[in-house]
Amino acid sequence: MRIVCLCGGVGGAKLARGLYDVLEPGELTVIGNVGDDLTVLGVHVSPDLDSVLYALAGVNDEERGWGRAGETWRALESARSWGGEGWFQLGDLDLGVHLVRTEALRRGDPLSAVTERLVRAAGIEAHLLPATDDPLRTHVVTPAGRFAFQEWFVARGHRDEVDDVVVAGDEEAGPAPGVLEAIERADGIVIAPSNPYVSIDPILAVRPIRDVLASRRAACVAVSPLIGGRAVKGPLDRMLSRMAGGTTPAHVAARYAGLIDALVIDEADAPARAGVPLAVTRTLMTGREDARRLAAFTLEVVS
Ligand code: FO1
Repeated sequence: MRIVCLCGGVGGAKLARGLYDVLEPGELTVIGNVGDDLTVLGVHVSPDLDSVLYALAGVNDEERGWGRAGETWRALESARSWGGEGWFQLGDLDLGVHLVRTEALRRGDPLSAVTERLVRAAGIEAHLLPATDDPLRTHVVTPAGRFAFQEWFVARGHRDEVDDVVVAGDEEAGPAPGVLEAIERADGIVIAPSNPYVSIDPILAVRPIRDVLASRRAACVAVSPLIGGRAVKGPLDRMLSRMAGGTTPAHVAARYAGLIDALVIDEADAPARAGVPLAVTRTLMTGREDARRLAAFTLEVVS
């Protein structure tokens, strides 16, 4: 069973891990968001790809939600002490990945090629594809101005309300090798419980990806990132309220109009109507067992 999962960072990576656990080796392809990539201290960081990479490798920090378990911060402390940027926390273990990736990109390798090598180096038997190899970057428009994603999310603690999300470079961006083929050949497509505005939309902003998804052969199911109308983590509930007028399953489903055949929602959000069939379960993933259970449930819905 070939499953494609469109995925952002923390929440999405948890479901990706669940899917990896319940599928056979080689059956899962994750298409990851690169809109929140950044260069900091001279290294290229792909936070969402790394959240998936670490979750599939089983080395992620489950409590913090991003980065590596057992992390130390000595390089960052040193950089700070020498006057370097310290607002974006790069751990020592994490830095190893950024160094390898940055060197490869400087040599001219595409992001997809180096990501594939990282996945193989970790012994992961799944595919992880960036949506695009091109420079696609998410910006948020707020009452305080327009900010690059990480400047708003991390440096400003996502405290500014969001009026609009702009994906810079979307018109020029093409899909990374293998992305369209994976969607075309999939037996099921899952949109992870990630933020639709800043995690999934930047994937769909690559026009051929949206087009191939719109004309899909296989079923596509999204898992709602909301529980009781609230985001498990992060600013999504505030964003949806302000930009879409509410936080019900209908508001989530509307973000994926024409692209999904069903929406998985939490018990706390049922009963509801959303214009697509709803499948109700417990969606909170506090550990690997929850993730496996939600993945198995989602696969039932998608097949
Ligand atoms: N999130 C934070 O809130 N603060 C950080 O300093 C931070 C550093 C960081 C470093 C590497 C990485 O892979 C992720 C990191 N994140 C941090 C999380 C990241 O901002 C988010 O996971 C995504 O960009 C949103 O999906």
